[in-house]
Amino acid sequence: MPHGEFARDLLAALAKRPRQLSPKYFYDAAGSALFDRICELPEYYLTRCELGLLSAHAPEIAKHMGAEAEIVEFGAGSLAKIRLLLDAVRRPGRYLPIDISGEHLAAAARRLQQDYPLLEVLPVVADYTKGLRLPPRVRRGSRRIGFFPGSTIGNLRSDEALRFLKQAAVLLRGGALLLGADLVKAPAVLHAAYNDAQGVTAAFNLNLLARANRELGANFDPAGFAHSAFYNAGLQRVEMHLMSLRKQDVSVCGRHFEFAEGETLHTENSYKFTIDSLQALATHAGLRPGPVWTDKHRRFGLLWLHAPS
Ligand code: AVI
Repeated sequence: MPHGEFARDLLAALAKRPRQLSPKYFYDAAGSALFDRICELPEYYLTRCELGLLSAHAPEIAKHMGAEAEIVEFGAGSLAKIRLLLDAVRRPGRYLPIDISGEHLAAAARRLQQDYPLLEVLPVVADYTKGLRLPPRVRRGSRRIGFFPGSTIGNLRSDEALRFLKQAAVLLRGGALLLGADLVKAPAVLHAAYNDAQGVTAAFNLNLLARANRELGANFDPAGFAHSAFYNAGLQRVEMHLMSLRKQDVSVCGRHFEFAEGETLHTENSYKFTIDSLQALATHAGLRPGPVWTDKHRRFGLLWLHAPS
């Protein structure tokens, strides 16, 4: 991602009230490593729940995919989850992981290719929340199955989520989307997942300020800000903010901004869904709800959404 975009969006966020920045800026190398640690935390049930659902239901999911399907993963990251599906599909056709971070994606794709020598792996460096073009299908009529795991859909605004699903309906026409999403649950469980005892989520949030200092020569004092994460029940989302602990001035790219004590920079929304709300959103986007897999506590959902021809 060009640094110019980070500078532009951060300056715009600081100039507005309330101050809010896209969560995509969490994921520099340090932020991605911290996110990998979050996924292993005892309080962060999302990854474990989803991996459990994928391993328990992989054979059934593979049947829905069909032989020689082309699998398109949106926001592929480390490519760990797809392995569970690839192991269950008898003859996968081609795998297209899409990610914004080219280096990270290329390294992960190389490792995957070594482990699955018969699979054609074709990484696509792109921002899948913007207009996305895919290479032509391997064969006319081959089925395309999208995979959007991790509840990343929850980090999109509702208009972005709808736009993403509409785009998926078009790109996957004649195939389907497998969507992983976190479900509404007791606020205490959500609170713990975003306020872990080891402080990894706090470090992940605060890394944004360190990133601005490293890349943009900003002078944020990370000790002058606190991680704040809470469940906003009215909007069914966990909000993360960086809260100024005192009145302070910050300079970014030669521009000065004042933070009052208690003022925040809103860094992430993580929406939580019901199966019904997801299926309604998907239907509105032109997808047709199919099977749903969920764990016994209904913490996390995997939804199969048909993309009509
Ligand atoms: C990537 N995304 C789905 C995570 C989430 O739960 O919203 C990012 C995250 N933020 C704090 N912890 C994890």
